[in-house]
Amino acid sequence: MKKVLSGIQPSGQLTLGNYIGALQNFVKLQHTEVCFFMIVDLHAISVPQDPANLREQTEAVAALFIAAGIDPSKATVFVQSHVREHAELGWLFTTLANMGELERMTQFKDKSSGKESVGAGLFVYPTLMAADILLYNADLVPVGDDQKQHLELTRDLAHRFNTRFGSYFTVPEPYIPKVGARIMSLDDASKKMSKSNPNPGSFIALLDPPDVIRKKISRATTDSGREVKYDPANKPEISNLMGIYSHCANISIPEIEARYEGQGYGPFKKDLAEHVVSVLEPLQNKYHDIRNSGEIHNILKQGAERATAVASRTLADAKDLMGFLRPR
Ligand code: AQP
Repeated sequence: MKKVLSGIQPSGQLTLGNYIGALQNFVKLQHTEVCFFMIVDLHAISVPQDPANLREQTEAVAALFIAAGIDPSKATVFVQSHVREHAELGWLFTTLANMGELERMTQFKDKSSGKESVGAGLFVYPTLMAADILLYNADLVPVGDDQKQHLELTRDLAHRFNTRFGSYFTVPEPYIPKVGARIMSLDDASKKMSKSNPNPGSFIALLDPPDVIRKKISRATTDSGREVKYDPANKPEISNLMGIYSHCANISIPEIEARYEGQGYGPFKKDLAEHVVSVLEPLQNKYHDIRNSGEIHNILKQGAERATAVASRTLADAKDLMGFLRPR
């Protein structure tokens, strides 16, 4: 069994991109591997968050994990800030990273571009992510294509630590699905679908009511043609919608092309909306049951205890290797 770790930021309402790119894989992996899934609130504050929203979104994301099918008796589900070791190992890795390699991170460049003032937390985000992964000596990290570069840096930092202080950390591998690795924005297929996009029409939130989903899909940008053909280079918008269709209806791209041959975008979009609704409606019902039961707090408490047991051992070992004096 491999050790798997991944997380999602409570920085807004989770989107269909988070579901296809992350949650669906979490659910699959929990059956065969030892999994740790967390709500990364310490990462979320790398850009300003409203305190009341942060608290609400953290609980909402945890409930969505469970509603999406993560079973807390199989996987350890916890909130990052409930396990103090993340922040501490994060600092240790910040001291091992170089400015140049952090400056090269495309997420940092994207999120800081055009801003007058950029938080230092956004800059050192990848070193905290390295700590998250290495605390559990994860072998596999399920992430969307967008996080591949951060994972490369985690691998470099693990190597660097091992070379400098003695071989200790497992060098993790990314686990990236082929189709759906990156779901793009509904209003601009050159950008990934993001929960913090200020335009709600650019994403489908997992908790969007069915009519909102239908409206967003019918308004999704497409090219001026009418052929439902998978061609990401020349028809990025329709190809993105086809990727979503393929995931939600569980059929292949060639099957979609055959089904809509000669029919134009209208019928395709209409059916797509129904497939998305039929995936999200049961998830939403479960979500409301979980929120109403208050059970999520117990799940998170037990998860934090299990995660702390592993993380505290790793942190103590790493500090020993780095030469910190042990308290007596
Ligand atoms: N559009 C996407 N397609 C596929 N996978 C995606 N992920 C995010 N967006 C897409 C995957 O979801 C996981 C959680 O990501 P995150 O919340 O830690 O941060 P993110 O990648 O920055 O996601 P967002 O939605 O874009 O959040 P904001 O707007 O707050 O930055 C990751 O595994 C990611 O790959």
